[in-house]
Amino acid sequence: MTTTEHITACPLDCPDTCTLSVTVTDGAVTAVDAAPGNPFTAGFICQKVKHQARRVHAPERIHTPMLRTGPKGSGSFRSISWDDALDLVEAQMRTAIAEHGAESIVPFLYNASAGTMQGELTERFFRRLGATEVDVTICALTHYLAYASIYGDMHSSDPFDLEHARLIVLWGANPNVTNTHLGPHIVNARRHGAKVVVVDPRRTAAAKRADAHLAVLPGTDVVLALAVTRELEVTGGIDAAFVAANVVGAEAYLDRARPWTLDRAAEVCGVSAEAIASLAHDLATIRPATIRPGWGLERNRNGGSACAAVMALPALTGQFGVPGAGLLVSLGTAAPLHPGRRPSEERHDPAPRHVNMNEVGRFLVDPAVSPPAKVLFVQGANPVVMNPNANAVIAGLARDDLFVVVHEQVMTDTAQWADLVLPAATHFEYDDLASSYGSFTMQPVRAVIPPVGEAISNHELAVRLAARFGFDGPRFPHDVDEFLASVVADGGDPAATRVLREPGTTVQFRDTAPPDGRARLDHVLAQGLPRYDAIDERFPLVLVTPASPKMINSIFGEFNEPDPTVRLHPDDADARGLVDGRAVTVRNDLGTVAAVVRVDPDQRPGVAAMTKGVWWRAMPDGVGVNVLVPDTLSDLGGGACFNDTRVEVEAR
Ligand SMILES: Nc1nc2c(c(=O)[nH]1)N[C@H]1C(S)=C(S)[C@@H](COP(=O)(O)OP(=O)(O)OC[C@H]3O[C@@H](n4cnc5c(=O)[nH]c(N)nc54)[C@H](O)[C@@H]3O)O[C@H]1N2
Ligand SMILES: Nc1nc2c(c(=O)[nH]1)N[C@H]1C(S)=C(S)[C@@H](COP(=O)(O)OP(=O)(O)OC[C@H]3O[C@@H](n4cnc5c(=O)[nH]c(N)nc54)[C@H](O)[C@@H]3O)O[C@H]1N2
Ligand SMILES: [Mo]
Repeated sequence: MTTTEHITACPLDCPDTCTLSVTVTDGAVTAVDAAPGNPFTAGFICQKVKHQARRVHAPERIHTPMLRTGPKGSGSFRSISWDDALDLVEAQMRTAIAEHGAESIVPFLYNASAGTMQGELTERFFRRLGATEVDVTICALTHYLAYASIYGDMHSSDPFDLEHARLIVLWGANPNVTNTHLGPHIVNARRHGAKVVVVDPRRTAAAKRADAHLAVLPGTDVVLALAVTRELEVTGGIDAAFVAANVVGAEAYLDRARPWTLDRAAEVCGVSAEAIASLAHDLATIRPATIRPGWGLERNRNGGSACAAVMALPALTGQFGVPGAGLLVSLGTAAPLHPGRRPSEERHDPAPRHVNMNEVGRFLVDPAVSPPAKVLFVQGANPVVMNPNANAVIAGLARDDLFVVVHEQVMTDTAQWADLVLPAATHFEYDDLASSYGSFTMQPVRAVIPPVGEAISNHELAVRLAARFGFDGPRFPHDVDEFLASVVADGGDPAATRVLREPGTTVQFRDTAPPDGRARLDHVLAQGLPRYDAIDERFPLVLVTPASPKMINSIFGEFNEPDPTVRLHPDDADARGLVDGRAVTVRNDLGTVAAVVRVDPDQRPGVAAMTKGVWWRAMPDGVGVNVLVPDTLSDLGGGACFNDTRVEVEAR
């Protein structure tokens, strides 16, 4: 028996990006734990990745290319060779191009849980081909665009500065589950006397410990933030000197807030006028204050308005310029390798059509779409479980005239619908880089075991596909070093591999500032924001779908205990005659899902919750929650509206 220890990094879609110590015994991953050296993640890692060997060496793992043998969606496949599989993919693509043009090829690529190079190379291939571009709108775009419209490419504040904060506002963020290494920084700040306020429809673990909890109705944060803004103005809480020197458009912006009196806002948001006034008072008087806007508040029709109105608060109160002040947002764009920071060389002329990722189901089933989609290539994504309007996604995947390729690690609910499944490597099986969106770090990812079965990485697959279409050269690199060279050629930072964290790197308006030194509230107004679209009442309950501590999106759902429950406040359960454990249907005009009631006083009245990412096969009737999620779009960037779902819950 040989045992070796390896240091690598976790690229899964989580802000922390832990440095890992991996034990390998006879070629298999046998233990995963925290490695020292990373100041943000040393000490502990999550339970999920600790047990990641259960995915790497899982019964659900796909070992070879698999060709469909039964009807679509039946999950019947037979093994075929890689040569045959790639011959088939190439032939399908060539036929599609010849008959309908390259836009009839639709790559559905997300890859947020893969390394940087894994995420980028398949995109290069499909861009070079001139395929349809599926815009990545499913997560964080609305939030990002709100921030960027006010602060440009100014960096987030540094989580290490949180200990200096005397007020921390967690607004639509649940770091105990989604960003666990931020927790100790919050605890540390509290030890130094910080007050913590949580704005979340649910009484989360952080809300239970907080000094104040505003259980806002989902989708009404813009009203809450504007009422806080108005109250700040009325009580003299606006920092006039800071605003005069650093904020553009404040007067016109304040005018948007003036109609939102405490009483009006209290009624819309479902929180007390006193709680709103108190939050305004805290923001005006407690310094320094850090606001952590999560992603919960972006996922509805008013999401862009909500994010912008929350993010404007530190500018209006002058809460910038010292450690512990400002906004803690995604650090993803801080990484010098971030593709968003450089143009892509693979620009196609003419520019191909774009499809919003949230609307892919609708796009696939719409007979008017021209050219029609003929080849769908899914990689690093599980749209049956994770996309809005999942019934439309399935109807699209079920089309007889659409060839569906899914490159996956395990037999997901999406892979079941494929014509051809290609086996994908995990991050223990490839070399790459991982940049964090929760700390200023970038790290190498290392292959610690050989690929399981015949799995190959996205990188390897992209290079093989590219070669078949005659694309090669520096844009299709053979290793990480060549990839970095191509990134530099693309305008990336040559120092890309260096670890970014240096003491005192980032405090807004001191070490970094917006491009012209000003917070641009005029840019928010120019986009017609902030505004509040009232919420229709056809179905009485709002259904939110927060992240689970057991999965990363749907990853690990194949072995971690599923949660087929719908959580209801006791009043909502009583009103429907439902007791804990009762089998129910959750339904709206889009679909029906069978679930089990969990009566939970941590829910607020009027708001139900189900877990995001639960596998369909774990649900009582084999149907997942996203059939209920509308494919309507947010007011900024066309973002997803997961938390805008309206439902009724009934006994079965
Ligand atoms: N363990 C784990 N960690 C994860 C993930 C995971 O699946 N599991 N996913 C990763 C990904 S992809 C992302 S994007 C992040 C997400 O990170 P977070 O944004 O922290 O997580 P969410 O659970 O999406 O939403 C946060 C909170 O928003 C609340 N919320 C819902 N609607 C509203 C609203 O309208 N207003 C307000 N104020 N709050 C609302 C929810 O109740 C929830 O508690 O987490 C990442 N980390
Ligand atoms: N109801 C509801 N739905 C939501 C949300 C919500 O709040 N509510 N949140 C949304 C959010 S925040 C996000 S980010 C999206 C996430 O949506 P997805 O990214 O579609 O969800 P994941 O479950 O992370 O699926 C990623 C898949 O990629 C595979 N994978 C991982 N690494 C690799 C790799 O290197 N190569 C290949 N080929 N495959 C790989 C994994 O096995 C996994 O099946 O979902 C959204 N869906
Ligand atoms: Mo996400």
